[in-house]
Amino acid sequence: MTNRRKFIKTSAAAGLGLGFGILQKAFAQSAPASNANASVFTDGLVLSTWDAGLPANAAAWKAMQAGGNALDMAEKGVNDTENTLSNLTVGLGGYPDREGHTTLDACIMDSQGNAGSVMFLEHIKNPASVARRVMEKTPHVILVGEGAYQFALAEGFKHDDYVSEESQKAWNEWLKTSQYKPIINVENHDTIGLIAMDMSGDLAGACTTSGMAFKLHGRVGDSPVIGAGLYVDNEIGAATSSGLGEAVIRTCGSFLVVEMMRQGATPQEACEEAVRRIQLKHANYRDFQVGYLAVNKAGEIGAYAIHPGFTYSLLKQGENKVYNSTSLLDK
Ligand code: SD4
Repeated sequence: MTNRRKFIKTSAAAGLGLGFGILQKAFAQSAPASNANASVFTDGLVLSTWDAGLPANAAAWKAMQAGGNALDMAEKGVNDTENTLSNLTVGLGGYPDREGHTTLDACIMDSQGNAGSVMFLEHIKNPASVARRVMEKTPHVILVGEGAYQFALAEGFKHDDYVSEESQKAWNEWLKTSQYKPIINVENHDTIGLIAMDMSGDLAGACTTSGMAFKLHGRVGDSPVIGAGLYVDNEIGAATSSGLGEAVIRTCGSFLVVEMMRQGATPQEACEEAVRRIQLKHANYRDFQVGYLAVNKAGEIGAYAIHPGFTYSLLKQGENKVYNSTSLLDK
């Protein structure tokens, strides 16, 4: 694959202006961003949460080299993490809920604005791929629990009884106290949100997790919620999150990040605003972690978290590297 660098000018009209009426009109007409006219990055890139994103980025790139588009990149990238059964927060190896069940959440979005999601799914190795089938083969966006499982089987996915010894051991330890307190940057570590941009400059994303360790049976976090754990708007950019899902859902985090970019914010400014919004709405924001990643059509990156320690992986222009995000509580 040649490492070409080509920038395409987008055609764009004027900015959104201010006021609710105008904003409504903008939504109705899907008006272009005020910062449009920006270049579209067509070298391809992959951006994902945490250090575990590194091999996922590489898998996404491989999918592109095999002829895949942004959607294939997103799916294959996170499949790599789901297939890593030693990962304790993604896939079948993930920590169980309070009843001892590992339940999986995942979603996917393509460059056309299509979306698919599965929630509270058990015994299926690649929930992100099931989410893609929901998107492509049903008139729906979300399937949950037993319905999602039956759909997966009907689509040819195999029932998998894998149980992680390490996860079960951790659960048995947890049962001794049954105390629930998120441990910042530890418990949350590794849930993967991944944004891919292919060489047409098209965007797609996927997010997949076993959710918070020892959650209540039936709990679903932000990761499979379109607009919370992931949002892709091919006209503007994409965003994803990791951390305490409840705080992300309450503030429609990833959608907020993308809409901020639509109104002219850089990816970095947009991530910072979404974290500030959580701060504003949660008196206890110091007690948990949330991190956002964003990318715009020019291939610019944003990353911001509440606490230091949020890392992300970026594959761009031949380099696949882990970076430290800045954070609200950086000193
Ligand atoms: C959740 N956001 O279920 C997920 C957890 C997570 O890194 O991101 N962990 O709330």
